[in-house]
Amino acid sequence: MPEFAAQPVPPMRIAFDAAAATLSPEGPTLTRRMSDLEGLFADHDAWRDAAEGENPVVYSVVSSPVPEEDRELPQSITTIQPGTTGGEFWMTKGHQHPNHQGEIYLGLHGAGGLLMFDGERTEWIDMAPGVIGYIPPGWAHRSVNVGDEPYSFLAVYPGGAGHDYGWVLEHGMGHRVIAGDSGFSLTDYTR
Ligand code: S6P
Ligand code: ZN
Repeated sequence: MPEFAAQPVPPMRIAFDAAAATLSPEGPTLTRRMSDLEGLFADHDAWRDAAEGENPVVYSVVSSPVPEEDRELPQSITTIQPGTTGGEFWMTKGHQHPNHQGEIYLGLHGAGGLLMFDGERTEWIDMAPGVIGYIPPGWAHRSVNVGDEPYSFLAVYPGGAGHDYGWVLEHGMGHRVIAGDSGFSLTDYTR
């Protein structure tokens, strides 16, 4: 079976600790601070004050060693810290997969949401431990922490899907997730 012999990683055992939100062995880790989120919050002044001030870590992504290559199935755990900027809950940048392919998220800890936008329609899935959120091909996706503790989820996605962050900067995400008296509400993106 020579055509199957040249894969970059061998079969492997990956220890998945849902409580600690870790994968072992560990691959690349990404840390996103407030300064990395330019152009995403509606209140630009509040964003700049936060980025030029404490510049907190908003979220981090730990991965297994499975590479982002065609036909592979990488996994990662994202942890979003609790907080708001200009009344908007902390969130991931959000992206499209330019090579349109589906993805699954599994809630691990905390209270979050999966916001999806296909350019016209918005969908929202309440995420909690044990909930799977399915992202169909062609839907941009962003995760939001709507609670007061870290929100973590596991993502499994096709390694050849790619990540287009410019699409969200250009088209938005349909709605924003705003803190209110009784939790959160979705408002129009152009608020
Ligand atoms: C990858 C998957 C997640 C996100 C992560 C961070 O396809 O959707 O691992 O990369 O949640 O979000 P973002 O929008 O900054 O990549
Ligand atoms: Zn994705």
